[in-house]
Amino acid sequence: MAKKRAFITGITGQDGSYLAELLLAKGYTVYGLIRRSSNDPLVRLPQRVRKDITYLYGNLRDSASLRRALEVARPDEIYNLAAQSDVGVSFKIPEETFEINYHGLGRLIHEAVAINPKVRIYQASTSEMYGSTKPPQNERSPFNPVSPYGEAKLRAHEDYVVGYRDRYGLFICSGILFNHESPRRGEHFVTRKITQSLAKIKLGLQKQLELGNLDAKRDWGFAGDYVEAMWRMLQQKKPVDYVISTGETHTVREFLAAAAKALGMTLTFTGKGLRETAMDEKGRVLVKINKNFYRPREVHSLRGDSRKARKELGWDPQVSFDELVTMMALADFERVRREQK
Ligand code: G4F
Repeated sequence: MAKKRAFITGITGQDGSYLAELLLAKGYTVYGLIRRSSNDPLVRLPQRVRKDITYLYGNLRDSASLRRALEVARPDEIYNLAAQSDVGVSFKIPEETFEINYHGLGRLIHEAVAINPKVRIYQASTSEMYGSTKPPQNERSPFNPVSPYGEAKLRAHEDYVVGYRDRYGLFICSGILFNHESPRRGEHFVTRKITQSLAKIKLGLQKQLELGNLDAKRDWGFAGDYVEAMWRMLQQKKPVDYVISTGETHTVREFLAAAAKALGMTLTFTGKGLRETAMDEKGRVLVKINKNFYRPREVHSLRGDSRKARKELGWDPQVSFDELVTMMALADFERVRREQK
């Protein structure tokens, strides 16, 4: 049988790197869309898989570039992971966020279907679409986004995923993924910001860490588990949308305390709101609040109900919250120590 061909947008990000590894291990030929960049765009991809991927230049703003890339890749499966994925930043660049996260999907679908109407498309949708809806959130919960990022992703989901599937019978589905993290997570997301900063503090390379809202609650899983769910969705008989989550929720403060513990530090929290601080055993203030890291509007609480995915896809998250935090904290500690030498 001919090898299956997959085309991944966002291959240079956390999820793209884990998905590329998974698909290569399953025998796929993998194509990745990359943007020209003066920095090395492949840093997140492990060395051992970099040479097995075919990179094609293009981006979601440029239909002609997508057409050219898709004509080379001729994919059976497309995973649209490229996005302006920073929720906080989306308040500052709402048009750009819509351009990539909404119109980008439209361009990709039009070009892909013109080449192969039977292509299977996975869209990276998000729990941010639930916004102010109270947890637990599942496939039947109402969407109430509170950020330009959440709005753009919701419109992409409703217009292009649900809309085109119903109207044109395309094989397209959304994974409504709750937060998923790993040592490959971008450094501006709160989990990686915490583990990297604590590693530096522990090694005497940084004095303090400044954060925003410590009360926000997130359902954090391991990205390596979540890409398995993406693949399973495209192997189904019919395109169906699924919530992918652990079902457990923790505050940012809990993540911070757990990461410190993994590095052998105990944090004591005092004060409230903007005056809250976290001190170490010696009374040194390691964490302060900076109001600039608060968002104009916040998603206060996310906890996904992924029973449908567990039942129909046979998917189960393998990595617990404590294992995830420890994995990230130790990976950053080792990396910072290596780079210091
Ligand atoms: O790590 P975050 O930036 O992730 P957020 O906003 O939940 O979004 C991530 O998950 C979504 C899935 O639900 C994805 F769709 C999205 O692309 C992205 O991957 O922030 C998590 C929480 C927020 O409540 C934020 O206000 O942490 C809070 N926070 C507190 N201090 C901070 C900080 N977030 C960041 N980035 N930096 C801080 O200093």
